[in-house]
Amino acid sequence: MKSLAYKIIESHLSEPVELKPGNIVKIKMDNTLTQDATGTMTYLQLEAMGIDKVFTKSLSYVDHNTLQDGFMNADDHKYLQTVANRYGVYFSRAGNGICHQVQLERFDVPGETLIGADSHTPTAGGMGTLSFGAGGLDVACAMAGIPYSIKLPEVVNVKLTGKLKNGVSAKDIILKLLEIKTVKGGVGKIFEYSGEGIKTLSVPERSTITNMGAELGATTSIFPSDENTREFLEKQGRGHDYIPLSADENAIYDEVIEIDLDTLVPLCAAPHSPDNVKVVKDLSHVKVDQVCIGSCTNSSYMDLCNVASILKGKKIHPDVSLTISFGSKQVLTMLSESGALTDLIASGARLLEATCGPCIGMGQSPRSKGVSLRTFNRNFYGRSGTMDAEVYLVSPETAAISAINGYISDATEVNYKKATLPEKFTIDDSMILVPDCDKQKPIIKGPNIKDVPIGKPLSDIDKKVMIKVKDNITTDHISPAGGKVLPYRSNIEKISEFTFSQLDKDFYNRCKEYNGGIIVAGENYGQGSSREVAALAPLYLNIKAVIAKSFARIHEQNLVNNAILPLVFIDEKDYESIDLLDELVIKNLTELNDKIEVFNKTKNIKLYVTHNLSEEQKEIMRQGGLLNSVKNRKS
Ligand code: MIC
Ligand code: SF4
Repeated sequence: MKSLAYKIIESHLSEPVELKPGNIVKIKMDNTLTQDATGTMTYLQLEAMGIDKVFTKSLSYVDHNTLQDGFMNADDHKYLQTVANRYGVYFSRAGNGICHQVQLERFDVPGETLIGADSHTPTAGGMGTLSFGAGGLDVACAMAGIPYSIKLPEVVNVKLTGKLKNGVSAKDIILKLLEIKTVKGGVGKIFEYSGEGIKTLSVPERSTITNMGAELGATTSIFPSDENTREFLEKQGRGHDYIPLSADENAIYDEVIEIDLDTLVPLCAAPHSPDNVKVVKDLSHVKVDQVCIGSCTNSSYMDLCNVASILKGKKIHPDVSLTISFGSKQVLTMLSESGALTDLIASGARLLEATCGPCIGMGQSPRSKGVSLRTFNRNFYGRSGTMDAEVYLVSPETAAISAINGYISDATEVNYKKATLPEKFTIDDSMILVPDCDKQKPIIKGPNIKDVPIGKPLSDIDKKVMIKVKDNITTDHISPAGGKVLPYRSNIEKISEFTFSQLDKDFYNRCKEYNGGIIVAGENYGQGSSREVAALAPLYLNIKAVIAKSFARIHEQNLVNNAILPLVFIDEKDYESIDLLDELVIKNLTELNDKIEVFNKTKNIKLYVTHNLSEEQKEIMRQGGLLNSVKNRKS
């Protein structure tokens, strides 16, 4: 009586183990993906592992850093292209589209496994692929043939009944779940969808839901592979990849949530968190300055056809700037072929590249105190590049009608025909370069590519607190994105200057003055993106440990991989007793016992912490991080 997720895990186990939540499972990976912002470090780490050729079907995408303001992005692209060719990785060139969208169109296969250096890799769950977001080093390990180890999550069954009304969309389903479960409600869980309602959702709609499962903190999300999956794959010319897949009848789940699609209304996530969910109708007084449509959540061909239908023959409001970024070259090509692109242009929309664009702060920062409506998945404070902007997350339909009216508006009142899958998708894979693994061709590293910092084996800690932060700190807070910072993803020394810069301008200088120290945090520390730089930069600044009330999954592993000890308060009240610059002494660490004493020398008090580390993670910590541990294993 197994869930679909457990069935796929079982068929990919590298060592037999009882499928009980909490047990460590080692999962063989069939596929990997990287994108350019996380990819350079991933491939530098892969090179350091000394393998000849990757073991997985691997894709490297250029979709995040495409502004090329200065030589840095272009240096990264050249490195990524040449290193991909050497190691046998397919290379999706800038302009071909956002990694998750292209992966879904051209590569995802039901029943296979995928690990990606991007937190939204579970987008592939819409295809029935079991997919995980992870840090770059975990992805490099998967490429080197090392199975992915995780604590087996619980499985939540989300049963969908009914059918969405016109104007209500897949985005509203996942926003509903975010309202129910919050941004930490999915930690340690897989969300598996079933019920009559899923038959009404196409693969791209399902992928909007699995994509934003990342915002629940979920390990991954998955839909069965059924007739809708077959239809999508056939229309993508990949009918041969189809297999039917579902959970066992009467599968046992750890939790069941039911959502009746008939009752759903358009929703939005208000500033500054994806779980701050409100009903769109209740916000009809909010005047809008900017609307941004796109991102890996909502930029499929059907999404943009719906937008075009709503905008057709209308002009956007004079006070609104509307931008559209396309999910992929395929989407853009098909909009152009169908004439929908003409409707978008005629409405006054500003057309951007088929990349992440404004979602990662690469341009289109709103005006001061501006209201921006975005079809994206994250509205964390400051992520848009304007610190006092108010960012709301909505569906493409809500975005389109609001762009016309100039106020947040309800799309159920609009008369438009909802798009269905086309007869056939237009296929042109010429922007995906096939590797020839020629060792004679050089791997080109321009001056922007610097070495990866390497961790040190675990030892006693006697350090001061460098920053104390609250609950739900995102990796965007730790290492911000945007056009000024992202070009230095391959240069940890430089990017470390920006660490925590939006919260505390003195953090970097303080770390330099005291030669690093300890971070103290509240609940769900490190939620959001998988960016390993949020661990690599602290490693470079000699941060030895983070003591938090709890951690988000990917970041906790990134800390371990980079030899920074993630410790958890046993009594959460002790969080209050620690202040900035308190000196903390933590001894006899190598055993990594369940109860560890922390002596606060400044306050002359003791407190106790624990950790969530598996035996394997303890060993990684002792050896000074995952790269050292892999190298030691080989020698
Ligand atoms: C994001 O949406 O935050 C990103 C940018 O795609 C990140 C990866 C990164 O920081 O490069 C993610 O989601 O993992
Ligand atoms: Fe790109 Fe935004 Fe998706 Fe991250 S969430 S992969 S930045 S589109």
